[in-house]
Amino acid sequence: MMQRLRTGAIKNGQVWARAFSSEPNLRQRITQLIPEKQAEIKQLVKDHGDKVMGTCTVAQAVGGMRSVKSMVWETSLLDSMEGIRFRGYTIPELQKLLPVAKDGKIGEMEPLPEGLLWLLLTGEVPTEAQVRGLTAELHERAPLPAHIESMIRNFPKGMHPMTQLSTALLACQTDSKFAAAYKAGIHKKDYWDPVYEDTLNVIARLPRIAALIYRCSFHDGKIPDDDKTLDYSANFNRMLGYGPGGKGAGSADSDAFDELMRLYLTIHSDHEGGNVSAHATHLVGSALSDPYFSYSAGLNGLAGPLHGLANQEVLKWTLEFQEKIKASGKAVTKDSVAEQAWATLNGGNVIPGFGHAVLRKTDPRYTCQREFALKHMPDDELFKLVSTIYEVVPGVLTEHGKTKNPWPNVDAHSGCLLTHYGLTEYDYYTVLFGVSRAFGALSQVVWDRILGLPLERPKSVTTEWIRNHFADEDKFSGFSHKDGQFEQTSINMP
Ligand code: CMX
Repeated sequence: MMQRLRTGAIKNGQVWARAFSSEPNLRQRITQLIPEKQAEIKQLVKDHGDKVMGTCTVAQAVGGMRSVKSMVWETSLLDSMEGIRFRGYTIPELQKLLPVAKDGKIGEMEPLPEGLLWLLLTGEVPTEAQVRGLTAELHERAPLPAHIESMIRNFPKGMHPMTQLSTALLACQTDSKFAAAYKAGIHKKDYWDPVYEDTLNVIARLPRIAALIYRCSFHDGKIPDDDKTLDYSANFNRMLGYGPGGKGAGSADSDAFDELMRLYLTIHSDHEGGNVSAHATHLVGSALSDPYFSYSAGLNGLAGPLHGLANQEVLKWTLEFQEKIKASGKAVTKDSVAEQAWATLNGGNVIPGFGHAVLRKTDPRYTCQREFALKHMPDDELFKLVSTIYEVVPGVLTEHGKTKNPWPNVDAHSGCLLTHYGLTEYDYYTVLFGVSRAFGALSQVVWDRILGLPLERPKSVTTEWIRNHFADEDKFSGFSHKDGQFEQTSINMP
């Protein structure tokens, strides 16, 4: 059975590859890379397996394991000052390198997320032909299992779009190639193959699931068929109801919204491994739960207000402030923004869109969205308010003195861009984040299986264990080690 699955997939891959180029398609390129990468990780463990990368203090264990280096994540790496690099490339570098929509010039338009997917899965920048082939392949994989559409249409009114997304994706699990292959007794060394199949199928299917949720929750439930002539993002926008035939038809705005979606889906895709959605996906995948189970778990984490849901919280916060100011007859000023920020903090709430567990400067994902706004909508009223918030809130948070990073993150900007193009239903915003995050989190799951990473199982301890473990040390807290001898530093004897 496995042989049949694999041969079928490769055969399809060859058809797609032939149609677009004589170069290897994505599956073929990954297959070529596998022996080298498997040898590399074996050598890495042989050379450095007993070396200590970092430690974990009691404060870190209690404090959400911040900065504890204990996970391998190949697709991206986050530097606290510079921000994210996808397979070694910054966002501005990718904007100059990755293929763009048909008839566009690389470097002058936003990158296609399909190109980023190739990069995440191979570590290599794809050619235009490879990206066109991947777009076509994703279209082929897009049809949903028969029961999904009616299921979404029957979700209760008012169910949060993230609940719908996670549930609908999980319900596609009936179609998991990995689950079927595992049941049929697939050899361990071949796990990656059906995981890759599921990964591409999940990524291909998410736009239609997400668009159905949007059309049914907020509009008339009508949705056009997949348009195979379009790239992933433009097709997604049409299914959402934006662009020719939908809102903004024929206007320059519809092209700009396609560009925004390409940028949005590219920059939200991956943020190394420790964030909640990525880590949840990786953790669940380590139990050999298939990509539908794994990424549904990731989506449940993304739905938290301290993580992806912050993008809806930001717009809610901003609009409520805007309404309050308008109702009071006052103008938006730096003082009134500061007043609102202090009211939020004094109410015991966080200011959404600001702060980060790792970053210590403005998130480059915020910066590139700001640059997009400056290029396409500099006079937008909400953008101006978001800019004023950017000028004011870091100062307020610094004065407040708690947050380690007073600067804005990715979620502080996306809502005002989407609102500009008419996508005002902010309860829906995290779904867009969820479509994108699959690219990174699941690409890593493919590599988890290629590299043979095992079940994840860190050690936990009780607070009593910690107290008992350090009891003896506390007894000698007046002493320090020096040259292997105890040296008394105080007379605070037990
Ligand atoms: N507003 C108010 N207080 C904040 C704050 C903010 N934006 N950011 C951090 N703080 C507070 C924390 O709540 C914490 O307070 P306590 O000591 O009372 O618990 C203190 O500052 C220290 O926190 P930190 O070490 O700076 O930040 P954490 O790593 O604990 O948390 C994050 C990071 C993102 C959860 C936090 O900054 C936050 O809640 N931000 C607002 C929500 C948000 O924008 N989340 C989206 C992040 C990006 C994403 O994942 O999508």
